[in-house]
Amino acid sequence: MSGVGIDIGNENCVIAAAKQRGIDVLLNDESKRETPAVVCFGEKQRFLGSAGAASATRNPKSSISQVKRLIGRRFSDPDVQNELRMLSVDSSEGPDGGIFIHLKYLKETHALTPVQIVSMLFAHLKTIAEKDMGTAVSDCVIGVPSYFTNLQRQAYLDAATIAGLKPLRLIHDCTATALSYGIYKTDFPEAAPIYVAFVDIGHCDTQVSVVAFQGAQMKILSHAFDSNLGGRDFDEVLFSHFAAQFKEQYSIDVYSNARAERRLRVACEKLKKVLSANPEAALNIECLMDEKDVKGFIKREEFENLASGLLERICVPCNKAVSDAGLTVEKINSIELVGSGSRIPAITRLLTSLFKKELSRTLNASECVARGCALQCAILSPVLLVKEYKVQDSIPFSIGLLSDGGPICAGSDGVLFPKGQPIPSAKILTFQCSNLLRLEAFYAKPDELPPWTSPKISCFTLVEEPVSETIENVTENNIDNKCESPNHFADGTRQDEAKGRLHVPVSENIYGGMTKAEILEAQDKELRLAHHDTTIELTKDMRNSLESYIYDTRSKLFSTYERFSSKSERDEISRTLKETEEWLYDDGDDDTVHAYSAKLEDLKQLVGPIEFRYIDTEERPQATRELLSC
Ligand code: ATP
Ligand code: K
Ligand code: MG
Repeated sequence: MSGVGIDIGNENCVIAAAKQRGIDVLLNDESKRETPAVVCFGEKQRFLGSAGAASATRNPKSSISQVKRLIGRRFSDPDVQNELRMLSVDSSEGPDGGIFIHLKYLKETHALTPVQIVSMLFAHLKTIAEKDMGTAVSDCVIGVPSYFTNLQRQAYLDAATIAGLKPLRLIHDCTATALSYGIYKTDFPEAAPIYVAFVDIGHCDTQVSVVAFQGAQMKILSHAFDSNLGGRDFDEVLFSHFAAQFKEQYSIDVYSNARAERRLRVACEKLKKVLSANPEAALNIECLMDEKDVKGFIKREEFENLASGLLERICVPCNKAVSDAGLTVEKINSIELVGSGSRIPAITRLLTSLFKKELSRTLNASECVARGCALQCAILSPVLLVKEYKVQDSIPFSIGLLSDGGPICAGSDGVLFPKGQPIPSAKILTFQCSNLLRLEAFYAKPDELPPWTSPKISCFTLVEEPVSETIENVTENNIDNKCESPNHFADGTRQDEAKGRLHVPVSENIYGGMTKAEILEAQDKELRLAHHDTTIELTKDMRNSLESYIYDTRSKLFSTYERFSSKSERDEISRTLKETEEWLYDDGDDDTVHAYSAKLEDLKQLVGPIEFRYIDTEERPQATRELLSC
């Protein structure tokens, strides 16, 4: 059983799988390669992905997108408050300071955490993969932004687990992109590294990494980001521009009307895309509000002027990634621009002048993360044979460690694992203590983190009497495969053969993480919701079958079946068809799958003998003739 690679975006999700011929991006129900990251609770059923996006306009209050912005974060963060305001859904603070999204469904209001909602997206992608591959899918590798904290990473793992997936590893988005770039290149010299900068501009964020490729290995030298700069900020520039213009021109204030605001935002995103391919674009919205139709027009140049502040901000993480890698732009051999947010022509111009080089677009901008994840999954899978390729990632944030006695550190700045160190890294620490040791891991340099991020990571408790404990890259063990730690004994203790010391089991408590019991409960809830969706789908299908059987039979009754039936048979069937049809559009409009299938069976019983006579005379001789002729 092979695994899949998953990229959950703020706007689009992509799922890819390693197959015999290479990596394939899997198609969704609408045969699309990208699936909108939208969950919508309709009146009777949940709509996920493309169906979610289609239903979102009708049910703005019960649809949610961009949940990736909320996962693993606190309700009280000003940033989170901003996001929630834009989403126009009801929300509240959870008991642990987390977020609850309130969505109406089946006459009840459900309070859901971002983890639960992201798990619905995972479950949806899992279904897409299972349909495509015709087998159960659970092993996966998932892409995460490099700026995600340990808690956010854990939240992704929990969400995937709730959806019934088995995440083998999380990998940084740019690392996945770099892998899907490097593994196919056979011409990297062994002698000296080739430096490539990967710039990924998505819907809400910008990530940059500088990677060194040498022979059959790649080393991530730096991760830089702006966690708050992406395609949607460019939409917002157009939105504010037209909101102001329409206020003056038509005296309407779209900010006062949620539906109008939403419609103008959607129109502005479309307008932005038109401007990527055309020097100018027009905006027309019928009946935007107060029964007024609005018209607008903008030139690409004007848009670029309005967005000049955003464009400048893109340079910041680019410069940082280059300097953190210990390089200068002249040393960068090529620049790969990915993420659909980067399709704005001004961005290419800007980066070309910043890097003093033409950009390359070797990779598929929207699929490279999922493809890289699928490759990583194939590398980890014992079933698939992938060429030998070494991936060396690096720690995105400096990490420190506290014991009861105060900070434990090598340097004066409280840093134990500095940013940029390889993953995994190990340090041997020796403690003098009695039978209990508590350690706290934290992000040692708050200014490296995105705004409003808590520096707390997790606490570790060591019981019994440790002589020494090797802390293996404490916070990044979610990225590093947990299953790989060697020499585990059944009782959880570990013998370090080289040194002959006894290591004790460590219990880890991530601040704000879910407990086992909470995960089980969420799994149960997801299963019930999914089961309900399946039942509704089956019911719809059965209702459709019944409806078409009625129409089909009625038309055949006085054509193909006429010769094979008596008048009284036809009368009875006609009457029953009419009765069933009336029932279907009245009392039976919203009935169960069993009710529809029972009605269908009744009809088939009546029509069966006629159909048999017809097939016997008309089709069998034909089939026999064909058989004899060959
Ligand atoms: P994130 O990486 O932030 O989680 P994502 O991976 O879903 O989000 P992408 O699919 O890479 O994001 O990019 C989506 C963004 O790209 C949207 O803002 C969209 O408007 C923008 N976009 C798509 N096509 C174009 C285009 N032709 N011109 C300009 N922008 C575009
Ligand atoms: K994406
Ligand atoms: Mg993305």
